[in-house]
Formats: sequence, structure tokens, C-alpha cells
Amino acid sequence: MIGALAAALAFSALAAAPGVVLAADPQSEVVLVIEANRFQPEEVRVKAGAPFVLVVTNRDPGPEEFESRELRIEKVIPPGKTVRLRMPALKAGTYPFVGEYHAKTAKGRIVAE
Ligand SMILES: [Cu+2]
Repeated sequence: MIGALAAALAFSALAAAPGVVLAADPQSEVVLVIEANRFQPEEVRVKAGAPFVLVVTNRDPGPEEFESRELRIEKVIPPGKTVRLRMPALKAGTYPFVGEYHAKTAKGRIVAE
């Protein structure tokens, strides 16, 4: 038991070593789901100045277009599909987006802070 604990501690110490973490560190992901013509969540918060990946899944039976004029993104997401959008480092601020095919209900924003 103590041996296993020591091994676990040793392992986490290893995992915490900067070089090791860096090599395996995936770019942070922000997850959005489209369902019933709405985004969930409608607001996501990200760190300003750090690129990230926006992962958008469309659970609706029809296509949706993720669109943000501010971010210059337009991406059609077929029903049941997931797209991964590489996002640049954003300056602090609020960046609205819509699902263009259902823009009355599908609205959200990315807040970089
Ligand atoms: Cu469009």
C-alpha cells in the first residue's frame, strides 16, 4: 500500500515536471454544444492572450453555421458532427457569435479576460 502510494507520488511528481507536462500539454479546449438551436453554454470564458481550440458539436438534426464577424469565422457544422476551430490569442474583450441558420436563438459570446 505504501509502496503503491510512493509510486503514485513519484509518478505525479514526474508528471508535474515542466518538461514532461509541456511535451504532452494539449492546447486548451473550449467545448460548445448546439442543441435545440441554442448554444450551450452561451458564454465561455478564456484567458486573454492564449490561443485555444473551440470544439463545437452540433446535436441538432439540421446543419448550423457557426459565425462570428468579430473573429472572422464562418463554419458550417453538419448535423451530428463536431468541428475543431483553432482560435488565435484574443485580446481581452467580448466576442459574440451566432448560429447563422437560427440566429434568433443561437447566440453566444466568448469573453477573453
Ligand atoms: Cu454565414
